[in-house]
Amino acid sequence: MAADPSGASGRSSEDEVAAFFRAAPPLRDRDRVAGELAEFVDRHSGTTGSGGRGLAGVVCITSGGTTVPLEQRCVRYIDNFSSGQRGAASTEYFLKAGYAVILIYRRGSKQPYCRFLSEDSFLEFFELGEESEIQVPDSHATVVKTAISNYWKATDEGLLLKLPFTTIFEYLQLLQMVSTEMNCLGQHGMFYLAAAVSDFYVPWESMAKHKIESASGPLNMQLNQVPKMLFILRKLWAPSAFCVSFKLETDPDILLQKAEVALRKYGMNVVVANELANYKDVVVMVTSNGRTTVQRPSKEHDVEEQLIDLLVKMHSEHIM
Ligand code: PAZ
Repeated sequence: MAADPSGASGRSSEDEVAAFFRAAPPLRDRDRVAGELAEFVDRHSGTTGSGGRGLAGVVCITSGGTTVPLEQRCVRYIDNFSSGQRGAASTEYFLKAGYAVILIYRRGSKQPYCRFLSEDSFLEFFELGEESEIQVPDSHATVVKTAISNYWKATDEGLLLKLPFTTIFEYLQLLQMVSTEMNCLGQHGMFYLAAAVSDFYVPWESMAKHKIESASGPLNMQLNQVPKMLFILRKLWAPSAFCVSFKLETDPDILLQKAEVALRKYGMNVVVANELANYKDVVVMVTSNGRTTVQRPSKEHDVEEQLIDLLVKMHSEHIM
C-alpha cells in the first residue's frame, strides 16, 4: 500500500476526503440513521437562540476510540486509547446546561449516567429478593435511581440522540452526516470532538478479505494516512459551528505546541490539550486569546464540569 501524505500543510484536499468515503464500506442502517438525525436536528433547529424556546444549542460529542480493521471479515484490528469516560461525562454536563446532544460513541464504551458502573455492575448493583425478584440494595438505591431518572429525562424530552460506531469508516461517515445535517443550525451548533481517531488505516479495497495467515511468517504492512477531516468539517460541512477538538500526547514537552498548531491549521475555536498521565485531572484550553488551565477541584468532581461551563460561556459569546 502506498502512503497517502496529505501535504505539508497537514490539511487534506476535498478530493482525498471524497476518495476515502467512496472506498469505505457503506454504513449499515444509513437510511435509518439519516432519518433519525434529520428528525432530531429539525425538531431542535427552531428552539435554539433568542427566537427559540430556550435551548442553549445542539452539540455533537464524539467519544471513544476508532478501530482500524486489518481484515474485511475482521478478526484483528488496531485500536485507539479511549474509554469513553470524557464523552459520557461531558454529555451529562451539556444536557444539564440546556443543550440537545448528539453522541457519536464507540460501541461498548462508557455511557452517560452509568459511567460510574463497574464491569460487574449487574452483579453488584442488583440482588435477588426472597421470591427471586430483582431489587436494588439500599446502599446503591440513590445512585441507581438518579441514573435512571436522568437518563429517561434526557431521552423522554428528546434531547439525546446516540449513534454508535466501531471502525474508523463508521466514525467518519457518521461525523460527516451529523456535521452536514447540523449546518442549518449555524452558530448554534457545537462540535466537541473527544474521540480518539486513528491517523492511519488500511483502505478497504486493499484489505485482506479473510483472516490473515500466520504460516507465511512476519507481517509487513504499510498503513495509509486518514485524511484530516477537521479542516473539511470547518470549511465545508458546518462552517459556522463552534468547534472544540482534543489533543492527547504522552510527551508534555510537545503537547501545547501541537495544540496551537491544530488550532491554527484546522481553524478550531478551542483545542483542549491533555496529557495521558493526568488527563482526568487537568486539561488546558488553547484558544487564539491564550491558554486556560482547568483543574479537577477534588475526587468528588469531574474536570469536565468546569470545562463545559467555560465552553458554554464561550459558545454563547460566539453566538452574540
Ligand atoms: O475516553 P477517555 O475519557 O478515556 O479519554 C479521553 C481522551 C484522552 C481520549 C480525550 O480527552 C482526547 O484527548 N481525545 C483526542 C485524542 C487524540 O489526540 O486523538
